[in-house]
Order: sequence, then C-alpha cells, then structure tokens
Amino acid sequence: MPKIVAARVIVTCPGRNFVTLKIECDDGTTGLGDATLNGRELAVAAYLTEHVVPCLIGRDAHRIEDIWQYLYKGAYWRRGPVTMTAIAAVDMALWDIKGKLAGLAVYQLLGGACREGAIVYGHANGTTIEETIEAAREYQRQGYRAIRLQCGVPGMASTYGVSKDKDFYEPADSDLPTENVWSTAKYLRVVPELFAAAREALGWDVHLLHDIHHRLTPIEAGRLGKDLEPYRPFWLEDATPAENQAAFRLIRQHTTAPLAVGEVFNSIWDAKTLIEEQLIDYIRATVVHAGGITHLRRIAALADLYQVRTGCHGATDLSPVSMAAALHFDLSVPNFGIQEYMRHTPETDAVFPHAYTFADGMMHPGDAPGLGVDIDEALAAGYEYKRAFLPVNRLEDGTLWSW
Ligand code: GCO
Ligand code: MG
Repeated sequence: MPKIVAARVIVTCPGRNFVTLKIECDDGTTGLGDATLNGRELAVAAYLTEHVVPCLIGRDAHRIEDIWQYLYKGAYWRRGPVTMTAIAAVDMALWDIKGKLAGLAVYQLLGGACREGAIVYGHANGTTIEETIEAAREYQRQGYRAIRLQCGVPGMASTYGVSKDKDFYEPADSDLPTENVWSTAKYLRVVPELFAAAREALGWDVHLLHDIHHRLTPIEAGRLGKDLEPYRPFWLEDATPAENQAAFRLIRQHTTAPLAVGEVFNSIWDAKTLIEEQLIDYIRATVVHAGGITHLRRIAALADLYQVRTGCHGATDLSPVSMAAALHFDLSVPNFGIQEYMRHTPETDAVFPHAYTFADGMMHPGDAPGLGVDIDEALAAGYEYKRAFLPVNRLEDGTLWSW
C-alpha cells in the first residue's frame, strides 16, 4: 500500500492567495489538493495543519472513500466551508496520487471520458453596455461558445463582476473589506438592456449567461427572469441567497429562464431540495468547496436523477489544481452542463504548471497521470501571503446587503 508519510500546507500569493495541500507517500509519490477559500485562507490552512495532517500519517493513500468518511464523520462537527474545503484538498490529493500510481489521468479512474471536452464560459464585462459587448466580441474571436455578461449599473459607482483589468477579475481587493453600494431598482433596469443589445450585436449562436450574485429577492428574480426570457439566457446564476432552498419555488413559478445556483454550497444537503424539486437547472457546487471529487460526484449523481446538470464554479480564486480536478470531473460525469473558466494570471500559471488546455471554447484536462498539475515550490516561496477580503454591500440607506 502507498503509505502517507508526510503532508504539508503551502501558502503562496502569485497575485492572489492560494492554499495548497501536498501529500507524500513512502514511495515518494506526491499528490496536490487545492484548499483555497477566498478571504478566509488561513482558517483552512490551520484546520489542515492542526487537525487533519496528523490524522493522515500512516494511512493507505488508496483508501479515498474511507479517508473521506473518516474526516467527515470523524470530526463530529459536520459540513461548513472551512471543513469541507479542507476535506476537498485531501480528496483531490489522493485522487492525484491514485492516478499517478495507476499511470492514468484521473478522468480515466472516474469511468473515462463521456465527451471530447468540456464547454467553458468566459467573463465579458465593462462599465457600459457597449464595452461589455466589445469584450464579448473578443471572447467570440478567441473561440468561446458561451459568455457571461456583466456590466456597470448607471448611477452606481461599482458592481459585482465589473473589473478594472479587462482580462483578470479579482474581487478580494483590500486588506479590510471594501464597501460597495447597491440599488436593485437601478440594476433591474440595465440588465434587460444589456441582453437586448447583446443579442442584436452577437447574434443567437452564442450562449449568454449572467450572474446576479445573490442580490435579488425571489419575486424580483422572477421579474428579471421574465424580462430576459426573450433573449434566451443560458442561465441566471445565484438569483437569490439559497440558504432557504424553498425560495426557488417562487422564482420557478414566474419564469422559464434556466437557473444555476451553488458556488457557495459545501455539501449535498445544501442542494437536496433544489435538486429533488427540480427548482434549478444547473448545480454550481465545485470540487474545492464541496468536499472534493468524491463528494461532488455524489451531488452530480443525485442531480442526474432530476435532469439537473453541472456547471462548476471556476473563478480565479480556485487554483489551477481545482481547475484540473473540475475538468476531470466534467469529462467523466454523464450530466455535465458547462464549466466556468476565468483565466489565471501568468504568475499563477507559472507557480502551477498544468496539463489542461483550451481550444475552440472547450477545455480538456490532458492525459498526464493524476490531476496533471504541479507546484513550483521555489517560485511559490517567493510570493508571501497577503491578507485580502471580499467586499461587502450596502443599500443606498446603509443597510447591509448580500455582496
Ligand atoms: C463566479 C463567482 C465569483 C465569486 C468569487 C468569490 O461566478 O465566478 O460569483 O466571482 O464572487 O469566487 O470568491
Ligand atoms: Mg457566481
């Protein structure tokens, strides 16, 4: 058996913070897992170092499911983003090790490819509708078949998804949380205009997506869905906060716009009602924040029973290790829908050399044994952790709102 002899947490900041777990076996085989939880990185690093690593030493690295159960049930305190991100990191690293030992890419271990590649969507954004459409045109030129559209809201200084840098979006922008101001009324006016202009300019052969980022009430989301229906959105994401899964019943009663939710979910229990009542069309739970490949497969299997497809979160705060794990998952699950892809900066790509590739709007994890991602530790050591918070949102009267 490949015995785990060491495990270490590596924190690095090549432009943004990443937490990586590296597990090592007695034969020298190593595996990597992403443990990055944006804005709360060191909580997961400490959870791993203090409470998980000591329990891994001496175990058989092949026993992925048993180790998963041990860390989940054994903690007594179940679920939560910190715990589930830590478990995910271990799970990814163990799949990486299993693949390397078998000489197979992880998607082969998961049952093999169900498709030639995973369709991905890119992020077009701009301060104005015109700028957003120009950015979308650029994505089309690069071969993207699906594009998320976010634009500035007239009368509001800033909003989610609109970036200063055209190519890279980083919302965790400050040593203490930045305060943004939000107006639902202003926002609800601009999005239908954006989609109307986008269909006019880009045509109908491209999938158009939009992220509401948890800011509407259910009835407001129903209204927006109705307004956007003529433009055939691929999905509306995170229409309303989803702690109350039943809230999506109300949205469903009012619109046929497809709904996606779940980037902040950390277990199957967060999505159970949404899936079983077919209140959503895409589940966005992701490898790193929802307990790793092992748990995400369980969520996908439940979703498959109800014709809900996957649409994994893939923002830049998910490291290339997560991106690779997501692509192995995407290639192998029958009910894959789409994969989010926000490119990492060249600094990040240099720290994490990887086998995955992009061509014609599709991605492939590559055929390197394991996940196909490495970490250049010497390079990583040169980038010191820098505290960075996600922003908070307030209504115009000062009331704290969802960001
Ligand atoms: C997305 C997400 C991200 C999150 C970010 C928070 O759809 O990609 O909403 O942009 O805001 O991952 O850390
Ligand atoms: Mg989102």
